[in-house]
Amino acid sequence: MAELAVIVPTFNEKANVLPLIEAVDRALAGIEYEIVFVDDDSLDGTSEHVRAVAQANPRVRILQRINRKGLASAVIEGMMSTSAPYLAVIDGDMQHDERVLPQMLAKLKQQQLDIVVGSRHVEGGGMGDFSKSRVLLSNAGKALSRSISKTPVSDPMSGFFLLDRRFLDDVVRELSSTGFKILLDLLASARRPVKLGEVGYTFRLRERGESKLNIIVSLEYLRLLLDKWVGAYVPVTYLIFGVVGAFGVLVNLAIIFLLLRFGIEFSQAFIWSSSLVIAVNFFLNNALTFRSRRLQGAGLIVGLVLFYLACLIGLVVNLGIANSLREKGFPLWLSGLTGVTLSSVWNYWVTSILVWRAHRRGLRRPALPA
Ligand SMILES: Nc1nc2c(ncn2[C@@H]2O[C@H](COP(=O)(O)OP(=O)(O)O)[C@@H](O)[C@H]2O)c(=O)[nH]1
Ligand SMILES: [Mg+2]
Repeated sequence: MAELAVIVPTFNEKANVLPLIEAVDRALAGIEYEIVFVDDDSLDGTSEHVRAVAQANPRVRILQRINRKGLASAVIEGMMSTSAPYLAVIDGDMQHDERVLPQMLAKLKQQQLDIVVGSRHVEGGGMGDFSKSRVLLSNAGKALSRSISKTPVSDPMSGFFLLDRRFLDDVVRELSSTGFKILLDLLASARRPVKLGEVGYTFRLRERGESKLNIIVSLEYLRLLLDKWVGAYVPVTYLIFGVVGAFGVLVNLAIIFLLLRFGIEFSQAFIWSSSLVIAVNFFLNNALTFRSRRLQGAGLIVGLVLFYLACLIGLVVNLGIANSLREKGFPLWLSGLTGVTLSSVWNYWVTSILVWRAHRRGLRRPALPA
């Protein structure tokens, strides 16, 4: 039975699969391990490739998730899919140095730690040939991380760590499971001091495949922070939906104001501007609020139509409530605010169910490259 499970989240990493398996096997000589790939239905056939390799190598396993996205949730589900008492998490692109895994495991066991983090910022560690902007981003994230986790760690943004399953069991129900920063999520979810150790390593450059880190993924980090700050009181998805909505209202007002200045009649200006802003909100919600179930291709068009319908009903609800409160003698601001709040709850509720849930089933992955 495997003592150590190595969890590898992947999205479009086909070219890295074999080199990684070989490198991990060399590194873990003498240790009973299994390697679990958690692939979010990659477009390059990573899942199929891992399955083919697994036919000849019983240490290799694959969990292929359909219509799901997200590094953090992939890692958690990979960890939950194995019975190994020790769990390591490593990127699938060979940027982490698998050769320090035995040292991490030994340290965890000898010092009876909860978690050992592969760190680029302790002795023996380094950022390698890393661009200035990435180092800067990493440092900013690190500074913010202190607001949600008390555990001192030199590299809270690391995606390379090894933990004791008992620690996972303690925190698994508190996890936000959102975004890229699963280590920070684990540390911030602990209700007791975490016994943490660090082992240095040098971050390698990616040689094959492409990085999935982009500006939106960085925004996902804010989502994790938000969830840890206020998630106990308001669902973060609703909060982001609200921010997108408020942004829409402001843009709408600005456009109406502009159109009026160009001599366009108010009702015309209102209709044109609102129609545009609803579409903008739809795409923002698709990219941010509901990112983990975002629509693509034909689903995007169906979703947009449904979103228009829902918003239209929301608008009628908003006006209806505001008007009737006004007639009952409530102040204008209270009537308006109540209308907007109730219609935003309606919009959120109906679009999260109708637009970003029902149509997941219809999603199709494009044909694999030959
Ligand atoms: N399962 C899964 N893996 C992902 C996802 N996004 C990124 N990954 C994997 O997570 C690891 C780190 O991603 P990478 O793009 O290299 O991030 P970077 O090193 O910060 O540029 C790689 O193995 C990716 O294939 C995702 O949404 N789902
Ligand atoms: Mg990488």
